[in-house]
Amino acid sequence: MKKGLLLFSFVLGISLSYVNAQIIQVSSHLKISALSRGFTGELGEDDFFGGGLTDAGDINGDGYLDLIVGTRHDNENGFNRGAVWVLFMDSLQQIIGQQKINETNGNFTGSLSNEGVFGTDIANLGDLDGDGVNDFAIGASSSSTQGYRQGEVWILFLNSDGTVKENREILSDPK
Ligand SMILES: [Ca+2]
Ligand SMILES: [Ca+2]
Ligand SMILES: [Ca+2]
Repeated sequence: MKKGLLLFSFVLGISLSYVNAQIIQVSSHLKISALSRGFTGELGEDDFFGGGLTDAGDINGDGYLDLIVGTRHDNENGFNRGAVWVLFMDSLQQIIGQQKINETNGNFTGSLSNEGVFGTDIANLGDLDGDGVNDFAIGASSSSTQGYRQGEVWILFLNSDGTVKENREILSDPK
């Protein structure tokens, strides 16, 4: 009887350890959405937040890594024109600041097209212009600004507050 109880306790102990390990594993992941971790940006249904993202390096120079996250189906200025968010993090990976970039936010001066899905892909290019702030390539893979769904890529030179210092467009321009 005692032996059986001991065995039961042993198995229960292993099971609980397993459960604890699972809980610890899950709790080590961070969820960033409109509901948690300090991100207060407004997301809409079908925005695809996180469809594209990149390690942005330290944009604001506070010593902590920042993120750029795409919402390629953002509808703010037209159906699925897209947007990207610069998210500033602290030592606990909480979002302490954010800057949206699209036609009406973040000093972006380009034109996006409906269904252009700006933010599909995001790449950190390093500091192209040597001003101490990393610069980025942003894909808008269904952009029709040139021809139906030809797509385009934007190079964004950023300021340390996450706004755009200069944007350049890469398009096909055959001669
Ligand atoms: Ca930072
Ligand atoms: Ca949408
Ligand atoms: Ca730069």
